[in-house]
This record gives sequence, C-alpha cells and structure tokens, in this order.
Amino acid sequence: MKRISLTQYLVEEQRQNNTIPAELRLLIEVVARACKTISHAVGKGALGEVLGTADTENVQGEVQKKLDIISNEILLEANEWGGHLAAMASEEMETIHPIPNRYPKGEYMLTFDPLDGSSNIDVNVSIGTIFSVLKAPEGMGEPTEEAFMQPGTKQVAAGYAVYGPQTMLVLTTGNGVNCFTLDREMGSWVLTQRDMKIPAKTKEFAINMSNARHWHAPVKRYVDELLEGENGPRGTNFNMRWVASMVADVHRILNRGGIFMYPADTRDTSMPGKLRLMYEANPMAFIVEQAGGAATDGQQRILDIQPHKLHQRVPVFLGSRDEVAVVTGYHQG
Ligand code: P6P
Repeated sequence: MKRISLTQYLVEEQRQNNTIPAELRLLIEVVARACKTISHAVGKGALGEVLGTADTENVQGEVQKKLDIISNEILLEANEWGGHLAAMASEEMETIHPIPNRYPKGEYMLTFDPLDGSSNIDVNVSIGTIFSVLKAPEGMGEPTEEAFMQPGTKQVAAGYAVYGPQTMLVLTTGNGVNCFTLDREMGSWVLTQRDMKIPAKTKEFAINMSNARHWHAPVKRYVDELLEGENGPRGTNFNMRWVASMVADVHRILNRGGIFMYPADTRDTSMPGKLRLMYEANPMAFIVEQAGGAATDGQQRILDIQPHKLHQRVPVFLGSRDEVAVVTGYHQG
C-alpha cells in the first residue's frame, strides 16, 4: 500500500474535515521539521558534544541538560519567523516568548516541553518532545501569560515526537490520533498508524514505585490491589513498566493499553504531582482521549482544568479508560 507523507495527510484531513486551516497546517509542519532536527541532535550523542548538563537551572529548579537547551532553541528558531504564532511557552523558559516584532504575528500559541525525559538522555533511553496548540484570544494585542490560561479542551492540536529505536510523531487535531515514522533517508514523516485506539482494559500499569510510602490512600489502595494479582480483588495478575519518559510510557499505552500514573503525594502539598499541565498533561490528555482513553487528575478530566499558572503541576492518571475509572473512583469515593 502506498504510504502518504505528513503533508499529504494534513491536506487530505483539511479537505475531508475542515479542521486544519492552512496556518495550522504550516504550524504543525514547522514543529514536525523542528522535531526532525532535534532527533538528529539527540542521535549524535557524545559525537555531537551534546550530552551532559549545562551549568544552568530552569524555572522548575531542575539542572538543564545541554540537549534541553538545544531542543528549546531549535523550536524557538523554527517557529519565530513563519507568521503563524503570536507567542510560545516552554518548560525551559520562565516566561512566555512573544514573537519578535520584526516578524508578523499569527493566531496560534504553542506550548512545549522541548525534551521530555531528560534524565534518560545520557543513558540512551527514549526521550521526546511534547507540544500543544491553542488559539490566541480574539483581539489579544500583546501576548500575555494570561492568554495561555485556557483549559485543555481549547487545544486545536497536540502531539509528541518520540526519539527511540524509530523516531515517531503522534498527532491529533481533534479527529483521532495518527502516527508518522521518520524516513531518515528521505527526511520525511510517513503515516504508519491511522486512528490509533487504546484498549479499554489493560493488565499493565506505569508508576514510579519508589514513591509508594508517600502516596495518598486512593493510590495506595489501587496499586496494592494490582500487586495482589489473581489472589486479590482484581482476580488477575498485572505487569509493570516505568520508563521515566512520559512520551515513551504514553506511546506504549497508545499501542497496547495501560495506565500511567504520576500522583500527588504527601511530600509537598504545594506541588500536586510532578507533571506540568500546559505542556505535558494537557497535550497527552488530548491525545489519549482522542484515542478512546481517559485522563484525570484523580478528581476531574485533565482537559477541564482551568489553568492559573503557566508551569503549574497536576496529578496525572491516564490511559485505558476502565482502569482510569477505577483509580479515579477511589479518589472520589
Ligand atoms: P521520576 C521526565 O523528567 C518526567 O517529566 C516525565 O517524562 C516522566 O514520566 C517523569 O518525569 C519521571 O519522573 O520521578 O520517575 O523520575
């Protein structure tokens, strides 16, 4: 069967569903091209002098890896001049990044985690780029952080690139989830999986078990029942995976089901979980829901959360909808 490129997919999607205006198609293609460049930089490893840490910290107080900064720069430079964006926001930057006045401003706003899973960079484990697209509020004028404070239901597109054995791009514009594989010889993204669907049931969970003593009761109850296996209330055995790269864990779940959890815990009530709403939880929740899965913070749909701060964190339970319903039910019970 003849495979089609990302561009042909986007053009045909616009023709059939009118959900991808030309400016949004341009934005998606620019981000996809930037992810190719990031994949190339990541793939060089030590040969490219890109491993190890920069001697800087990001707004999260995390030591930045050289590739965090390189990836952030690649996305900024790729998106500044095209005229499709009004502003950008990144995990690696404290404040929003308005498009410089020397370039025309567009109607979209882009948030991203330029390189997610940084702790895996130096040990050659899959990492990725996560991005989310919002519309700029009508008549916004000068972009503000406030303009980004839109619930996840307002996203017009979201996606991630995973830099693993293959480099893949997973994308939704609100009409299902599709996956593209990078053809390195041609330098093009090729559609390899159409309309991905997460199985409602699963026997595989993903959580960092080393935090177990800090979990709140609903999470402890849920995970203990999974660990009790066939002799416990679930009546079956479960398997566990934890890559410590959200992109890699979510990609596995998109392909074979599973539940991914990064809960809040008792250590720091001011920090509800580790993952950030605007450029990790929201884009992943959009993708997961579009693939028939579910994504909550333990109480409500992640996509319904009204953001208040650009870098706010949120507890995350996402994946196979039957399992997300169980653990969410324990929180609500
Ligand atoms: P921990 C990577 O730093 C990340 O933000 C996610 O990609 C990943 O799921 C999580 O943190 C891993 O956290 O505490 O297990 O290292």
